[in-house]
Amino acid sequence: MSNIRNIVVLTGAGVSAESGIDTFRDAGGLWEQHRVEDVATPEAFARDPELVLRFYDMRREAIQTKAPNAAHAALARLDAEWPGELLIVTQNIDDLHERAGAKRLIHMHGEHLNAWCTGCDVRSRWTGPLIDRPACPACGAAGLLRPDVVWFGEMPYRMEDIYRAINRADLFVSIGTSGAVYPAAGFVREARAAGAMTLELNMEPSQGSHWFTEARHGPATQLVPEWVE
Ligand code: BV8
Repeated sequence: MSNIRNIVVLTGAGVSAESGIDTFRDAGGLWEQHRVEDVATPEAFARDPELVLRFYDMRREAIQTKAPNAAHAALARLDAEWPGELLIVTQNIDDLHERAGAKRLIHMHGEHLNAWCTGCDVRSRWTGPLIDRPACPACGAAGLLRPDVVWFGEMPYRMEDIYRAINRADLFVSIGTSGAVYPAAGFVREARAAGAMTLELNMEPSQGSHWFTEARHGPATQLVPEWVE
């Protein structure tokens, strides 16, 4: 990576698969016979808050029993050692990148360990269930907390920072994502337009594979450490 100075890495559910966290596709995009797109939406939350809160309570509890894998560790090492600019943009709401030590990290779809009060708008760290409609730690109002997660139809977080980094990138690497969800799925095109080299590391060709100058297929715990070394 001689003439590479600035790197942007995009990760998806596939980077956490070998930690035992189901990807959306592996679960066939289903949870208890519901399509994720039908549960991860503000409309679903308005229509059936208990269903949506249970969906996230179940995932929040499950994620806390998992550990980062060799792919998260390799990315954290890259973050610690890379002298140029580096940004890891994750679509995942798990905290495995942080627990592996990553620092230069953006959760564009939010975080499972944050609760967002629809009353006072404050986000608080939250590791327990939300189904019992607890009180907001900031304003004390009960029953107003939702998962701090970006649902379909909602604007992902920190898009300006992400596009700024992509426009400065010499290399864009996409890891463990099917390229099915926008705007993340469009980042590779932004990167190419900015003149960056583009590399896909995924178990199988993603929906955007043809946009990548290079693609390697296999498990992230093998491909990512190999690439980082
Ligand atoms: C927005 C948080 C606008 C919640 C998530 C029609 C065309 C284009 C776009 C749209 C459209 N209709 C609607 C849209 C917009 C929509 C969208 O893209 N829909 C899709 C379904 C077409 N997008 C949105 O709504 C976004 N917002 O557009 O806002 C806007 C503008 C102005 C103002 C307001 C709003 C918001 C999208 C965010 C939704 N939230 N997550 C939660 O997690 O519960 S998305 C969720 O699904 C994930 O975060 C992730 O992003 C996505 C799943 O993708 P992946 O991470 O890629 O996971 P997947 O299982 O699909 O793939 C895993 C891959 O890993 C596979 O390829 C597999 O082969 C690989 N793999 C598996 N194991 C391994 C592996 N690889 C390596 N090693 C392994 N071991």
